[in-house]
Amino acid sequence: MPETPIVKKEKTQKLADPVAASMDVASQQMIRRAQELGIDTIFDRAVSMKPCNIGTQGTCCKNCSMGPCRLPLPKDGIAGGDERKGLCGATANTIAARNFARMVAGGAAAHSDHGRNVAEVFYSVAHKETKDYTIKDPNKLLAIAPHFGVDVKVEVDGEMVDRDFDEIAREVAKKALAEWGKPDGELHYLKRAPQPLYERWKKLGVLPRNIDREIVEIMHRTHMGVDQDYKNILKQCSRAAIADGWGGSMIATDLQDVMFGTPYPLQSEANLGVLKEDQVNIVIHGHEPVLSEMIVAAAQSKEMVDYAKAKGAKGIQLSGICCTGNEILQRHGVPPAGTFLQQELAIITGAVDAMVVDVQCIFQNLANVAKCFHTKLITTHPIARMEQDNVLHIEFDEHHAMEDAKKIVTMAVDNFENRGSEVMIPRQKATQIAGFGVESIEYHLGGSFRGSYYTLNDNIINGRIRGIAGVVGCNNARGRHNEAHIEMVKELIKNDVIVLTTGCNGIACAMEGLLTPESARVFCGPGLSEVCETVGIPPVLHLGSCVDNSRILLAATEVVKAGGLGNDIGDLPAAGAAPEWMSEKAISIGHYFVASGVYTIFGVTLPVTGAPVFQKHLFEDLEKIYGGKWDLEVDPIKAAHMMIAHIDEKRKALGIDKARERVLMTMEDRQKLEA
Ligand code: BF8
Repeated sequence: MPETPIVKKEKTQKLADPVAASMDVASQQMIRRAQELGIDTIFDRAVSMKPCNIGTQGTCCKNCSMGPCRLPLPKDGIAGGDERKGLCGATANTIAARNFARMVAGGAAAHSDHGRNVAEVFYSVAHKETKDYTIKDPNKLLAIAPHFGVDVKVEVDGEMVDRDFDEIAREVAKKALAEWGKPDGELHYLKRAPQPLYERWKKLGVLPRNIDREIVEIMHRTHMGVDQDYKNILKQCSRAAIADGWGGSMIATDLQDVMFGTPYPLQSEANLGVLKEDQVNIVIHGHEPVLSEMIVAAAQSKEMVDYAKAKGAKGIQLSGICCTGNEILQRHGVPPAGTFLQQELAIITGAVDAMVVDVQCIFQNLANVAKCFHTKLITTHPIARMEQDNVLHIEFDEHHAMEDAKKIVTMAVDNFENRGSEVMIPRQKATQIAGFGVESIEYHLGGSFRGSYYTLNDNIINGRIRGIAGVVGCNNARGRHNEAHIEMVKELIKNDVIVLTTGCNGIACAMEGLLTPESARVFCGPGLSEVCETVGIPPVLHLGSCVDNSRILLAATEVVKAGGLGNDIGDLPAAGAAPEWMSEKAISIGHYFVASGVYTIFGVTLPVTGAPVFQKHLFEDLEKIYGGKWDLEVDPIKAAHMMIAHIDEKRKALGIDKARERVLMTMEDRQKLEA
């Protein structure tokens, strides 16, 4: 077996301090190892390259070739009127709003194009054009069909009977795909929102017409010389973001559940320690489960496992990175090897025989790291290739999905014997329970006769659960890996706030052991701990990938429907956060939560700070318009307390701010009440 080649760096580069770079011991070990081998990682690059100060403020306009026009905020602020303007006269507000809008467009496009691909595969399934994918959850299809205006019953001889299932599937497929480009009407799923929210959007004129149109319109309106009113630009942000959360992302989640199965709680593990020295390691990274589902099936097939054994391995260990990792975690229990910031580190173990990537959140530097080891880096998506010549491209096509998947798995198995001797897999891994969703929360926390979310609402009303927080999103190399996630989540559950998580926050919490029922007793306040222990759930519920933030929207809607906590999402004692965000998708998610009535706080930075008037619009005015608003706080503990303060305000408005005593009523008391 060839030795692991060691690539020496040519010039001295600033190196990250591993302990300052990550709170995770396994990651620290791998960062150190990379440095010893002379391989740079994102952690080293982050200490060598500073972010641009003007871009960080959101006030660099590069939308035409007369610029870039740069409008930094003067150090001492602005006294009097803000006279800053670009060559065309664009103000700091216009520039920051345009940049913000283009981030929403980028994020909504990424989620929604993912959704479109899923809808196209579902169309093939419904039309029986592929044999590799099937409908695994027919009940979910029947549940979503009416939301597309598709009948599930038909009248035969004056009697309502079940409609032909295949016919339902075909009609749902057609209607779902049309959501991206239909010429009239509005998105079907908008009416799934609480009615007051839908009516609010209608009144504001932000009901999305079709998904693509809202994204295209952002690009038009932010072109040089078009929309120059930051409030009007932001209105279109809302329309496109709603088209993401209540459109593209929600359709992606639903149709993935229909085809691959609706997640249900299961046990797994997380962190680099899930890699196995004596097995073929295939790491799946990216976002679309269309590919990863098939790789899971191929890798678990007897044919492939036998082949791996014939090649000297004990089996095939699959693991995930980023959201595709979350997708296969929640449906198959495949353990995530790490979060976004650990993608290079997985290869640095020397134990990864193949890393298979599709779309989104993939570092181009993976190719450079893979070059230093035997790892085969395989791109699979026609829209996401890499220029480096050591990258293999095996294009994945749903019409021969299993064949493609087997080709990839075979390649990984064949590569097992090429491993260098210097395999170093960190020991760290933690147990987790993942796979929650709207349906399973209903099952675990629901009352059997008084409405599905009644028990959850009851526990919020009686104060055992103070409120609900959605803590989601990325890692960001500008902060210590995972630290803001973990500190915020621990502070929230300590204060009896139940946490719903998705994306890399979910993986970070899993690595920290917060996704187990046992963690409740250690980390939670007495109320939340009692509920978790009684019901047997973790205090942090992992709802999946970033498109699955749509599950949080629907869970919030169910809470509203169950009653006792107001009439709209904006009435709930709830808040959202992305303490380590970095991607445009996070901005789109943040904005659809705000437009749905949620107080949403981001960490790290927000590219609006250079335009104080526009920032005020986001941080204050929006609350009067949508019920939700943006906020920014770098310190995760402070941010958690800002969320808790918001939750307490909502409790007060609902009149549930004082814990209610349980009163044993006499017959006389009851008669008085009834009278
Ligand atoms: O869609 S949380 S780093 S992996 S963008 Fe990327 Fe952010 Fe992770 Fe998932 Ni979401």
